[in-house]
Order: sequence, then structure tokens, then C-alpha cells
Amino acid sequence: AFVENLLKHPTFLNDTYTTKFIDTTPGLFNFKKRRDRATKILTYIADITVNGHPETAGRPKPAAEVRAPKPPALRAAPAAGTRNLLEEKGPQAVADWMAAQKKLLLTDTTMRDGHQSLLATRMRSIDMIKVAPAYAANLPELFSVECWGGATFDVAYRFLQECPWQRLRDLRKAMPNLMTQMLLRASNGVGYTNYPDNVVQEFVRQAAKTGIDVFRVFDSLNWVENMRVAMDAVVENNKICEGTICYTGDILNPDRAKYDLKYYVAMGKELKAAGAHVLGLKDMAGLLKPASARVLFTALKDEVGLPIHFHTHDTSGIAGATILAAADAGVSAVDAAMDAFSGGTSQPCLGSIVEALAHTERDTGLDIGAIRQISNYWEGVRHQYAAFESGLEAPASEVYLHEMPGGQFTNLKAQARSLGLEERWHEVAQAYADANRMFGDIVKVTPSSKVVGDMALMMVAQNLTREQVEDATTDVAFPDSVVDMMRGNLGQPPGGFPESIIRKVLKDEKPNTERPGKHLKPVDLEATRASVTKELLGFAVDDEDLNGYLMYPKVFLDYMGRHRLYGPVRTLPTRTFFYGMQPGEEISAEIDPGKTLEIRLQAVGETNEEGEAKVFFELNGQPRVIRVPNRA
Ligand code: BTN
Ligand code: 3PY
Ligand code: ZN
Repeated sequence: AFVENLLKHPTFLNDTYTTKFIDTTPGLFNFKKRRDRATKILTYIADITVNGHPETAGRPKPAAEVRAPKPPALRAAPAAGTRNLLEEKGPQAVADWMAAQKKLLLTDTTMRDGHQSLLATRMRSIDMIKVAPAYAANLPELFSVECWGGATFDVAYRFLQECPWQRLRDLRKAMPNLMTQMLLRASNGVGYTNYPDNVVQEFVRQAAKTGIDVFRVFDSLNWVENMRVAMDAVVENNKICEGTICYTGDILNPDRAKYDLKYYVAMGKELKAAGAHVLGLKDMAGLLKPASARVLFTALKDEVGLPIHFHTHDTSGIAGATILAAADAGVSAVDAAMDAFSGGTSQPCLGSIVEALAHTERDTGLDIGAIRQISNYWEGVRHQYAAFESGLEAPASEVYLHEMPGGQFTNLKAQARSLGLEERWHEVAQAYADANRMFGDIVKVTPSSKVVGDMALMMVAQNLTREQVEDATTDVAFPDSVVDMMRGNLGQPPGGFPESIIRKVLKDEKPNTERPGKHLKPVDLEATRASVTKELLGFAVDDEDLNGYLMYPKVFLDYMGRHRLYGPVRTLPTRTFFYGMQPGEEISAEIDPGKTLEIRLQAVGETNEEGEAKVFFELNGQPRVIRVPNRA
């Protein structure tokens, strides 16, 4: 209904441009169209100023003086980095170069997993793009910058009113010498369910074209069969395919024999045979302990023979030790987050890893002064997002019990809170562990982790024990996601799901144990483009938009609807986006390169009988009045 209303809205009907077209084609549009964008942005500011932003209501607010920080000065023109090597010699040359390095290579995850794990993925593009030139100029020795994929894609459209493709394009341009990296959930794309093969292929093609260099490809059940389509597409597009093992259990614990050393080595070999240039080891929950890391990486290095890229989370507080053990055992690259976005459910601290390895064989060669300056910038950025802090206070060894991924932990806690179960969090943690065992001990990472989380919340909310759920004589209404997984729609875990739980969930229905993509009809891309074009009243749907729609049809259309009303709000400062403005405050928003709106909020007027508030602005020195409904 929202989209229907919008389609009839006059603001929507009177223009047909895309944000990218107008943003990248200055001078094409007449004065009136430009003023329209300014009016839209003022409408957004007026609305948020009067009504507040729904996402920050009732949440902690940044201190009054907190504003966007200044990025560090650029020390030099960007020196050649890994991206130059990739462009000149191709992905295999980069992999060979990695393997030959003495120094430990570092990926900075701040712009993806860092804020995904600490701030519910809410970091806005403007805060990233402003510091990107400092990465290019001051840290050209970084292996890569993880800045895209995972949950950032849908959160950009859904909650930040931004186009994720534009974010990627802007970052790519600002860091021409550094490789960009994304997290791709193989056949699940950047979504929560398997997509038809040609949708995955098209998505990879577009991500490569818009600017991704390194694709970390994983499957949420570690099923290599279900990773081939995505991996092949990466290789075809001449980008780096990081075929990735998700780590769970503990190879040194005989109780977790399902995921033993042999299992991981065999999977590593399968990924190599499937075309991986680099072997990723993704420890999404932060379960890999230092002693296990020595054994695991030594074996993977010897027996698989690909350069290894290690990713972990510091939920337990001990990930730094695991990183150092991994470095000793010869991994080529590790992930870390800039200091201000590190620790807890995020990655370990980048600056401290650099310091720990300085003057050793594996000295990273990174400039610690440059790191501190960039981290200071991130510290200022983080203060603006107080509303999204999880409030996690201390490291927790409980992670070895529940095995929740860093990106899920705070989310599930928030979900538990909204169901009134916050006081029973430790029961949720236990139920999560029980649900995992009930499903046969599976890898838990998006989307399989969501299924286990849904099951755990249901068990606690309904006071169901594992025994009760498994009891053939009790009737249990399972969450939809559980039914979907048992049907085989996420693929198969090693050894399949236990027969008894399949029977309990599906009753007489037969699961599909083949690759889900095998049974999904290819999407007719041009017919889809035509129908979206029609739905958006003739709006030109480019390839990026089409890929956004294919991943998230409703989320994309809702985003477009709001875009017609509010214009390029991504150009607003973060404080303004989430809290509106104070009377007397002035901000600027660069809506095109070199085209800046100077906005001053004069006053907020009374609300009239129709329930409309008048908001008085100065726009580039000219008075403007905007009326918005007062819903407060
Ligand atoms: C969201 O998608 O929830 C955030 C985008 C902005 C929503 C706009 S902000 C102005 C208006 N007031 C609301 O409560 N929602 C819309
Ligand atoms: C994601 O898929 O978004 C993840 O971060 C998994 O760890
Ligand atoms: Zn992660």
C-alpha cells in the first residue's frame, strides 16, 4: 500500500531520473529538477526534525557536540598497491605474490564486518567515503579493504536509504590502488535463501564490474557443491576467488569429531579443485583457539597449498592470540578492524597486531602512525552511532557454548529483548546450542545461523526442551525458516540432517537433497527489468538496480519509493540523517560533485489544525518553508 500511495504521489509522478544518472551527469538537468532534489532533502530533514527517526527513538543519543570527524591528511599520492598488481597481472599473480610474502598481510574490515558486528551494520556511506582517500594514500600496503557484501547490502537500502552500488562505486574510485573485498554467501548471494543460478552469476558480474576485487565465497552449511556457481562466476570475471571454509567446533576436542582436522583439510582440497585462488578460513563466531590454529593452519598449508586468509571475531577476548598463532603457522593474510571498531563481537585490533609483529619475521610493514590517525577518525565516527551500540560489556567464554557468529550475537540479543526474553538470555544461549545439536551439529553462519536462532527463541519463549521438541508424540509448530532448511532449501550439511528431525518437521513430506539451484528456474532478466520499469512508471532500471531488485524485490521498491520522496539523503551528515537539525544549526550536503546545498534551520513553527508543522529553512541563503505532518 505504501508503494501504491507513492506511485500516485505528485512528487513521484513528475520525474523519472535515477539517483546515479543525475549524480553522475551534472549539468544535464535544468534548474527546476535540481531544486526538486533540494526540496526533497529539506522535506526529509523537516520530517526527522519534527518526528524523529524511527530507528533512533528511545535509544541512547550522541552527546550534543558530536559531529562528523575530519579525516586524516593525505601523506602522499597513492602508491601502487595490490589492486595495481591485480589489474596488471590477474588473480593468480596476486595469489602467488601472497604466498611469497614474508610479512603478514592485513585486510581492514572496519567498513563491513566491523560495523556489522558492533553497530548492527548501520554505518552510512558518507562516513566511509570521506576516509577512503586516506587509506589509499597512507596505507597502500594493506592487502584489501573489506567494504561490501554480507548484511551491508540490504541494510543500505532498507535502513539507510542508500544505494549499495553507489557506495561501492564511490569507494572504488577513492581507493584506486587498494583491492576492495566483499563477503558473498555463495548461492544465497547477499540474501537469506538460495537464488537461481543466473541471478547469482549476474550479481557477481555486476559486483565485479562496479568494483569488487576479492570475493570471499562461503556456504552456510559448508557445502562446496553449492558454492561452485558463485566461485565459477568470480573466476570468469577475472577477480580473486577466495573459496572459504567456515570453522566450527574445535579440532582438538574429541567430542566434536564431526569437524575434525581431516574434515577441514578435505574441504580445503575441494575448494582448491573448485578453482579457489586463495583459501579463506572464516571463523565467524571466533571459536578457533590458538593451539588449534597452529595445528589447523600447518595442515592446510602443507596439504592444500593455497595461500590462506584468516578471518575471526574477538567475542571470547582471545582472538589476538589466535591471530599470532596463525601468523606463526604461516597464514598469508588476516582480517582485523581498525582499533576503534575492534574487539568484542568484531575483529581483533589491527593496530595491536601491527605492533605485536613489529621487528619480527612477519612484520606487517604498515605505518602505525597512519593507523592511529585513521582509527582516531573512526572513533569520532562511532560516537555518532550511539543508538546502535549493543552495550556488550566484556569478553565472554560463553561463545564456545552457543557458537553464535559475531554478526548475529547482538542481533539475536535485540530480538530476545523485543520478545521480552532479555532476562533469559543465557537460556537462549543454551537453547541455541541445543538446537544446533538437534539439527545434527551444523555450521552456523548466515543464513543457517538465523534458522538456529529462530529455533532457540521459540524454544525459550514456549519453554520447550530439546527432548520435548524431538519427542515424536508432541506436536510442535516449527518456525518457517526451520521447515525451509529441512526441506533442503539451504542445501545439505555434511552427512545430511538427522532423519528423525526431518521426519518431525516435515512429517510425510520428502526433502530435496539435491542442490537447490538445480530446481530453481532461471529468471528472465529482461522481462524482469521491463516489469520493474513499468512498476516504477518508466524509471530507467539499470543493471545495478536490476540486481538490487533480484536480491530484494520489496526492499528495493520501498527504497525507490522513499527515494522519490526524500531524494539523495545519503549526502546528509550522519547526525542530521538520524536526528534532524537544531534551530540555528547549519549543514552542507554535496548533492553533485561541486554542487553543495548550504542548509540552515531557522525555526520549527506551530502545528496547524491539519496537523502540519511549518519548518523554516534557509537554503543557500534563500528562505524556504516546508510543511510536514506532525506525527509526534
Ligand atoms: C526507514 O526506512 O525506516 C528509515 C528511512 C526513513 C524513513 C522516513 S524518515 C521520515 C518518515 N518518517 C518516518 O517515520 N518514516 C519516514
Ligand atoms: C554475513 O554473511 O553477513 C556474515 O557476516 C557471516 O559471518
Ligand atoms: Zn565475520
